[in-house]
Amino acid sequence: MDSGSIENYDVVVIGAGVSGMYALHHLREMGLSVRVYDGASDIGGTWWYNRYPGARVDGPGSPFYSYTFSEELVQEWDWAETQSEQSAVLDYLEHVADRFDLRRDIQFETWVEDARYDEEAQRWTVKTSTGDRASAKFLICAVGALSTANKPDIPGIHDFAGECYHTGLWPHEPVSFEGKRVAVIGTGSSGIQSIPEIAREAAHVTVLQRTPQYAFPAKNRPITPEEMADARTNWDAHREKMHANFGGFPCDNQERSAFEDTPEQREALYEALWQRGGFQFFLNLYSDIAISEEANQTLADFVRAKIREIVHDPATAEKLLPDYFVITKRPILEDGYFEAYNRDNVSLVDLREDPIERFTSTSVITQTGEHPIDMLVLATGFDAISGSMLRLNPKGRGGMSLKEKWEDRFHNYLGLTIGGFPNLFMIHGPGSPGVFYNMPLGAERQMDWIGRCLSHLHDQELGSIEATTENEEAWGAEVSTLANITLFPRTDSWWTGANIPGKPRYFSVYLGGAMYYHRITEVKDKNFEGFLFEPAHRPEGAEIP
Ligand code: NA7
Repeated sequence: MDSGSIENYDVVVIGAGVSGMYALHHLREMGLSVRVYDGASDIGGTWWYNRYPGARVDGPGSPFYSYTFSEELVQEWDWAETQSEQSAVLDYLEHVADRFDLRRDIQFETWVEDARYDEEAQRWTVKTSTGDRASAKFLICAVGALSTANKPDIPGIHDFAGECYHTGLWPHEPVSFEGKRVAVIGTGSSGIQSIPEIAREAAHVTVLQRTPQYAFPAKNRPITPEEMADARTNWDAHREKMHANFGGFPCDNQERSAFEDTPEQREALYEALWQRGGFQFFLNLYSDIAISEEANQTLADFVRAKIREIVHDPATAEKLLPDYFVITKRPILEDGYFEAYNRDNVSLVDLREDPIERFTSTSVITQTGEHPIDMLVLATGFDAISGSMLRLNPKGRGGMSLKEKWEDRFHNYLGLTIGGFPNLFMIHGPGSPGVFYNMPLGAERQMDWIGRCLSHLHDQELGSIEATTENEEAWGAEVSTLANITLFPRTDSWWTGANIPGKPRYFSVYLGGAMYYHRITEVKDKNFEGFLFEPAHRPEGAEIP
């Protein structure tokens, strides 16, 4: 496209990760013209950026962390491990991009710098970092729930002259830790996956820990030919189960309270799950673990005892003991994390006792002393769920920016739409099950709803659809009511926005699991009842000025 000219599409999609890729495929199948923009050099989104050592799927994993829309795709793709490493997920996504010829409609290395709604034209106009301008009736934000890196603002951090990497923006060139003194800030999934890998090579690893974490054995292993065959042969049955399950995986929902068992039976269940490992641990737990303080305590005590058992030095073990409600931060799967502290080249700094004062060009200084380092790894996570929408900061009716709209709360309806931002849709945004749900499946199901909505507008010759304030208030109340049944809002986490200074602190994920899809289907089946519609200002197909 020539700089200065404007290209017209039916839909602009922002983001070419798991969600944006499916959005493109689905919209094309509907016969719509689509342009996708992504800042990265290729497809994959979060899986393109997160290349740190040890990065792998830490959800329920393969073969069900994948698209379900194409039976052929399911039949032809072989997964090697239960928790695929990052490169294997990217291989799969590249295969999808090739198979469905997605790249021809994606413009890479292009950031959308401005997205603005034109009320008269009932269209969105976007301007990009490459100087392109595009206009589209619909804007789909597939910007990722974990894609805006959180870089901590610590005094002197920019003076540090050694190598410095954020796990979510890891270089494509190999990084060598050989002979280096490495400091790692952060003990979320990324820190806990990477620390044992780094420790294998580095001269020394200093872990700077703010919050000790519960972490569970990953027990990654090869997928057996029988398991792959079962996934393929019984795909329809698995898919049906996935649709019914709380998290979108082919598992049964748990309905038994922790107190229906004796302490011995509970211990036996936890031990069996611990030995088996994987995300199955959480999918097979008691139904009240995240609801009842007492039930939660039983599991928390079990994990704390395991940490004490694994870590040889009692003082280090003590610093590693978490004290929040277990699983109220994103559950973490580990492979050799606690064992890493038994190595001579790994040391732990508890930042709650010994906070960071500043960085110098060659060291990190904490309250009790100086730690000379050659490399700093920031495993400090993301401005999650809402952060990438706010970074995009679209401007809706009257030029209102999303930052203004979301100053106090991430107002939205159905986790898909925002009042004052007509014809804009989010995938995996706040108010949706997003990060609590199988992400590829969630993207497909949300996108299918959006597709039906676009067809409805076309069939009814409507110009725009928009959520009302009442819709948003009622939805926000539903999100909070569901969250407040649980212990989740009581813990500081990226789910509650507490990891980002100044961010509204509340639990913005819809915790109803599969019920969410019933709710949005209900609205769709009633012809999108409750939304505000405008007639088209111009007949469909009329020339766009
Ligand atoms: P997380 O889970 O947000 O973890 C980030 C870690 O960094 C966590 O331990 C934070 O401590 C720590 N952190 C963040 N800021 C600071 C500062 N300023 N000082 C010290 N420590 C800090 O991100 P991940 O990348 O590990 O995982 C994100 C998701 O990606 C993961 O859940 C999977 O779904 C995949 P805190 O706990 O906030 O005290």
